[in-house]
Amino acid sequence: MDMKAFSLEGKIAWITGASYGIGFAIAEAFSAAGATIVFNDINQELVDKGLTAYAEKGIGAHGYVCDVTDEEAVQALVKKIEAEVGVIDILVNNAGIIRRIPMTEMSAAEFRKVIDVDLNAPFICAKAVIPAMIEKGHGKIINICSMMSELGRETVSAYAAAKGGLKMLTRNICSEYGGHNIQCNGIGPGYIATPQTAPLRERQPDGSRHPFDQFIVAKTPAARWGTTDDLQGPAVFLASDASNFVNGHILYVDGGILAYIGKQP
Ligand code: NAP
Ligand code: GCO
Repeated sequence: MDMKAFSLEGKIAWITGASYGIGFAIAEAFSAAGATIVFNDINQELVDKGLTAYAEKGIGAHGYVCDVTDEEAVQALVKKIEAEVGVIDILVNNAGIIRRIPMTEMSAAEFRKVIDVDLNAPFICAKAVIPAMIEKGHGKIINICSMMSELGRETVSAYAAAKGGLKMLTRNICSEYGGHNIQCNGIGPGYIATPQTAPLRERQPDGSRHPFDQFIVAKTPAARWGTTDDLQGPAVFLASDASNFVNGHILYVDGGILAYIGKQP
């Protein structure tokens, strides 16, 4: 096998919401594999923060302000990227939010907001890049799903509904555009140490570990939280020619938690 299959040389990758966190780590790995990095975030301050962070890693990323829930803005951004950087070969739908609220206390507006960012926006961004991918004869779309694409838990009804839907959107894009040599797959991270999960890992007033932190570590065969680095190899694989016959698949990067019933108390 020619290991160049894992190269992203000459490819343009757009990672949404990638000023920091999982998106930033994926972009860093793509850059190391040879890709040109394009990212957006919700405001200029975050984009500037991201540009500085990429520059510190020696990555000359292209950063843009764009709310991925705004279809007009996304359509305009894709045209701007095509004019300034080139046609997008790889899209990573990474931008996301979570609101941890018991369902009966959650307003419909709060529910809709999570669905808008975590499900509608991946639809909007994929719809914006697919036509040029068809014209180019290839494309890679990677949707950042979640363990909550498979499981529920208290207080995350909107997020689980969105990520479950994102799993099926992934399979549908595969079904509808696989014939145009577009592969659409998902990555389902387990519990990863990022700002999004920081509240679940906070030290308690008595200095003990957060009960949820203890719960997750006990439920994970790897007996640890994931790091954003754990996602880099799987992401490069799904963005590269090495995965050209992998389509509609959700690759769970979770330390084994989804496979494990849990230790007998
Ligand atoms: P994060 O730290 O909260 O970063 C998410 C990024 O998306 C932030 O930069 C955020 O900007 C941006 N964003 C939010 N709404 C946006 C919008 N409308 N338009 C553009 N950008 C927007 O999250 P993360 O932990 O890196 O997670 C990244 C992705 O992985 C998310 O889809 C998340 O659901 C998923 N995921 C995370 C974990 C985990 O354990 N961390 C596990 C499974 C899946 P702001 O700073 O303004 O919010
Ligand atoms: C939560 C966490 C999870 C992780 C991730 C797990 O509150 O349960 O935020 O949802 O973010 O999605 O895969």
